[in-house]
Amino acid sequence: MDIPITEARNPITTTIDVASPDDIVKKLHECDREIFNGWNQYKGLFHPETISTIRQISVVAVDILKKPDGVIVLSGCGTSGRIAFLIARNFNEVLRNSGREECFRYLIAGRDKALFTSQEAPEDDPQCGIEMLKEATTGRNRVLFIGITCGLSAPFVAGQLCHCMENINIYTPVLLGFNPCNLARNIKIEKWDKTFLQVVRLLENEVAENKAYILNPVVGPEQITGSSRMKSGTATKILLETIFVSCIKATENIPSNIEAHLKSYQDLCEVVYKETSSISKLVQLAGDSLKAGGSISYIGWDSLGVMGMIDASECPPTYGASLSDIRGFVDSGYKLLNNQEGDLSPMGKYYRISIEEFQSDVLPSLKESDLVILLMKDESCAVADILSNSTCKKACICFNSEEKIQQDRLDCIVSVDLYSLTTEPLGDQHYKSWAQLYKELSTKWILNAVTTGAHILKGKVYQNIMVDLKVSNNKLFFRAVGIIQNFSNLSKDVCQEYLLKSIYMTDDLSEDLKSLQVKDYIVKATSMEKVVPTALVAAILKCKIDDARKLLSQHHVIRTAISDILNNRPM
Ligand code: S6P
Repeated sequence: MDIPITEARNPITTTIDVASPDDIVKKLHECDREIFNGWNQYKGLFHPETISTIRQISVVAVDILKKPDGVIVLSGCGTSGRIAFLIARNFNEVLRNSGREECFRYLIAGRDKALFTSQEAPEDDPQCGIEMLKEATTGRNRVLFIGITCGLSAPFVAGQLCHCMENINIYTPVLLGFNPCNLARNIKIEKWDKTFLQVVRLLENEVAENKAYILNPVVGPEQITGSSRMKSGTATKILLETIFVSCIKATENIPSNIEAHLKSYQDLCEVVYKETSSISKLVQLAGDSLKAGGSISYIGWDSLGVMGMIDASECPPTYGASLSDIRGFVDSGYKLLNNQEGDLSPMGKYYRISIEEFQSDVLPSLKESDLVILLMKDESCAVADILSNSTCKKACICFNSEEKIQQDRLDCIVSVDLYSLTTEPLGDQHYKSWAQLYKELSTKWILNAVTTGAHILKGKVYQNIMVDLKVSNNKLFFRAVGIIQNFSNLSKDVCQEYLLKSIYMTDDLSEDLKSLQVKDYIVKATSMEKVVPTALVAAILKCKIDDARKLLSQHHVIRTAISDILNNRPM
């Protein structure tokens, strides 16, 4: 079976685990360039077909905005749902600022708490996706639905696409992702009668009649295998913004050039990575903190704070980080977020997200091993003052303003010079909003580099694979099987057995255990530690699960454990 591109290994990063911070950032950059330059023979971002699909979706969006009962729903799981939230929030603000009705809605599997903490399980539930879509669109007669699933895989989105097709007179469904259609997931969805691939095939019939769209340029494999928060998340943001900037302009009779708009993001990528040396300094600081058991806090203003929260929320599922390792705080808290469920702070300490809460909950206990990164809207943000009495490390990411920031108080400044960006003329009334989109993406690239780099330095990654992943949903279960297969060269069935042995901590799998459903394995595995490394070591050495666990416990760092074991295995 062909591996989906979003799950494939990127040859650029196979040695990223042993690279210096500077080389880590350079490799990330090289991979990010593939978003624009394309990958192998596949249709990329600038392909005429991609541009034409963007244009057509934008035309539908214009039509929806003109209808009194029209609504645009953006939906996804994990990072895809968080980007959906961000875009809906930003474009509602644009509409509000020009006195128009807000008509963007977002849906995220696991609802609003999934904006800050990973909720991987609801991703597998198509029925839940349908219920949430119905809820968001009751009473509406025209809906543009954009289902985002980078891997063309999430059952939550599959259910919603089916619901749209069953009510095609109301909904125009769009599938947004980054695999060619034939590589959509073809694994049985539990409690459902279709695979994702079958849903795609049905959707293709609607596409042929211009009743649906599939927007799926290929952007190449992720830097860390399967980590679609990185390139795919970036490409999602770029594509949605391109669609809706063009749509808003059309409603104001301003011409737009889709290709030029896409090109401006390509230029931005170079402008951001021009700062490779300061970004790698920040990666080093972040790695030092994590290695010393310290934490990283992002404090941000405006939507840059949201970017910080999104990046932080992805670290537990991606790197098995604890919820306190990396946290995001934002000026004005939930007021700024404008999320559907409002203030979630009563749900517990990890939902306390304002700067005031940072000051009361976190600041007093910060030590030298902790790092605080300020995501500055402009130089007037006076947090350096808040931090002045703390011994923690301090850094900031800012735009066009390095000279105005008091350098002596900070250990690292990453300043992105947006003036050097030659963009499509954006001189309309929304200029500030559009400029903010570039700042958000710059922040995303830098923070993704910080957390990816820091976890690499902490030894969480082996080659370019995060081996110690949490087996917390169907996609991750099969990714884990693939990882064991990759290093052991055993058959898929045998690898799955090793995984189950590790989950149930036994060497003898009973027939009863073998006949359970994947969802049952996930329930058991989600709260467990080192499930995949244990299965991997047992599979490589063909040893007992208990022995594999003991061997792993002798090592502190997953990367060295796996590389030692692989290097010393009997031939
Ligand atoms: C990936 C991230 C995940 C995904 C989620 C949805 O780095 O940790 O939360 O965003 O699994 O994936 P997809 O392929 O449906 O967009």
